[in-house]
Amino acid sequence: MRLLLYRADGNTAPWVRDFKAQLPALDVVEWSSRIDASACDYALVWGAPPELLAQLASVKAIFVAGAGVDALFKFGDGLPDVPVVRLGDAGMGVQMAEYVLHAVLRYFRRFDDYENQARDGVWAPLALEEKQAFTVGVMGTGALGTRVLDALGHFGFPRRGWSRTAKHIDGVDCFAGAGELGAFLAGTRVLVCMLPLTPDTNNLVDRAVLEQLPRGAYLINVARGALVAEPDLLALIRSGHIAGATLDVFRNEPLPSPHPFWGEPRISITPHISALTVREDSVRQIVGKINALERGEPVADVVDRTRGY
Ligand code: OXD
Repeated sequence: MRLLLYRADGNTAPWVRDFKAQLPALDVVEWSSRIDASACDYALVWGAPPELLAQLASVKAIFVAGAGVDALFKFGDGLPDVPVVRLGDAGMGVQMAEYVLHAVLRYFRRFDDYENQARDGVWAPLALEEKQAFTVGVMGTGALGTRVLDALGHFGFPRRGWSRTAKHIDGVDCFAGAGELGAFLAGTRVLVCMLPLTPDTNNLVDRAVLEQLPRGAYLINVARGALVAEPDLLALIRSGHIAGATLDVFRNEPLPSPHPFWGEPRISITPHISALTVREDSVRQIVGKINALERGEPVADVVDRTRGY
């Protein structure tokens, strides 16, 4: 059995090593012009170029080494019609929860204000935010969004979720579809973007959406930069409508320099690290799925092509 491996960052050696350790029967080959991709049973890709994807029409499945599949689906018909399987949680959920919780607590407990005060040598307790009014709204209630909502629940934040289709999550006020977006936003103090990037969600968080949040709201984006209309966000931060943003993802990555976000103190920037791929967990998950597929069993996390995630 042969797996074709491609990573745009070139960091393939530890993946090959982990596959050898976990499934010795699997022959892992790295993509190059000498490799006949049509002789491979499976492919595992991250950031694959279209000329590679075009060669994958006969693999049994294309595994993606991440949660998001937009980098593949942007090629449209250039992506062969074989099952695409993304990573399930694989160690990312807990990292997302850590990241979002850290940002929410930073805003809620006013740590930015205390840092500014400390820099000026000021010792002055500030008023506590009212927790019942500090509602956190998560857009995108898939596995990772649900994990984040669960973590927030342990700290007693009022929680709401917004998704394409109606869902029920214990303890979470759920909203669905365009018709309920306004109601969702109106009661959200911290908006957390965890949606997949598709043609429907590109630029979804624009001026019209941000303006429906209450004045003084915060934005956290851990999904994809293109969900947010960056100039609109900047304008609303400068006008004071949005009090601050924590952004891990950007329309263009690395975030170019110069870019107005770099110089805006109310925007916190991290370099797409909110949930790094945990290689060993990912390899274990993919090996489990390959074994299941070989037995003719269904596997989780197969991407629905019509939805694009
Ligand atoms: C992912 C990512 O999709 O790292 O997993 O962005």
